[in-house]
Amino acid sequence: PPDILAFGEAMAMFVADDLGELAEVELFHRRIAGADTNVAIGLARLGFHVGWLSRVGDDSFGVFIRRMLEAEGVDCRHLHVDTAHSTGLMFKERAPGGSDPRVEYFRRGSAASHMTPDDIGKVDFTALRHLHATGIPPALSDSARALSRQALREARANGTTISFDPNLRPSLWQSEADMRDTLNELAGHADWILPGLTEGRLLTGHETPHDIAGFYLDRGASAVIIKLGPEGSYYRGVLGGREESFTVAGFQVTDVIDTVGAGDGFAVGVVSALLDGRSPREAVRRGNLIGAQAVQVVGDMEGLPSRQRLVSLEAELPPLLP
Ligand code: KDG
Repeated sequence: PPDILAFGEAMAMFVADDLGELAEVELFHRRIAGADTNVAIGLARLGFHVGWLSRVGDDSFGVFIRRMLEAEGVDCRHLHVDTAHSTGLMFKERAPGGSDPRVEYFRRGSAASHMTPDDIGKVDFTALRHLHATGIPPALSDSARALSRQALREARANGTTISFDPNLRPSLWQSEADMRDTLNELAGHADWILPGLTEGRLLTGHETPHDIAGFYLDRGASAVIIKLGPEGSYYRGVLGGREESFTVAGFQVTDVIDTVGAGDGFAVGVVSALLDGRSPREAVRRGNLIGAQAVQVVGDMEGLPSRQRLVSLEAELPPLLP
C-alpha cells in the first residue's frame, strides 16, 4: 500500500494558447489540473510511494487522468470510476507577465464531487505515513466534505502526519463564512498548515504571519508555513522540539510564465523534505525552490523536479545559515 495518500479532484485542463479573453481564444492545450494531483505527482517524482484517492467519470477524460497519473508512478488503486457522473473540466487563460490567470470550471456535479466517506473504506491507514489534504474537496459537496473529515480523523487517530493546504477557491463555496469555518475545523486535525498570506488573513482574521501561525498552533498544529509569494515563506512551529520562527527568502524568477501550481510545488518541497528528515529551515527552502520551478511553465506540474534534478538544484544552493 502507498506510504502517502492525497485525495481530491483532478480535471482535464485546457490552457489557452494565446493571451487574451477565453471567449476569444480558439486553440487550447490539454493538461491535467488538481491541487492534490499536482502534489501527488510531485512526491511520486521524488520517489515516494504516493496513492491518490478520487473519482473520475466513465469517459475519455477519466481515462486521460488515470493514464497521466499512472505514467507518473502515482498509485491509483483508490481511484474509482463513477459511471453516473462526468470528469470535471477546467479552462485557463494565458495571463501576461506573472499575473494570476483567470480560470473557468466545468465541474459542478462532477464524479469527484460525488465522493463519499465510503470511498476511503479500503485505505489502510495503519500503513500510511503521511496524508496530504487540501481545502478543495470540502467545497465540492457535502459528501466530499464528509470524506475529508473522515480521512483527517482516521489519519490523526492512527498517528499519521497530515499536511493541509487551504487552497482557497471562493467561487466553489456557498459563503465566505462557511469556507472559513469548515477549513479552520479541518485544519484543527492537521499537523502542517500551508496557507498563502492572503488565505491566512482571510481564514484567521489576523494580519501578521506570526499571528496567523499562532491561530493554528493554538489549535494543535505543529508547524505553520505561510507563503509570501516572491518574498519567500515564513515558518513558525515546534518541529525541532522547541518553538522557532523565521523567514526563508524566495528564489528570483526572471520569467514567470504561470503562477498556478506554485503553492502545490511548495507543498511538494515542504512535505518531501520533512519526510526526508530535513530541518524545518531546509524544508521551507525546498518549498520555495520547487514553487519557483512551478511558475516557469504553463502547466501546473511540468516544472516539478525528479529526485535527480532536485539533488542537483539543491547542490547549487549556498549552505543554509541557522
Ligand atoms: O493548485 C492548482 C489548482 O488550482 C489547479 O490545478 C486546479 O485544483 C484546482 C482547482 O480546483 O482550482
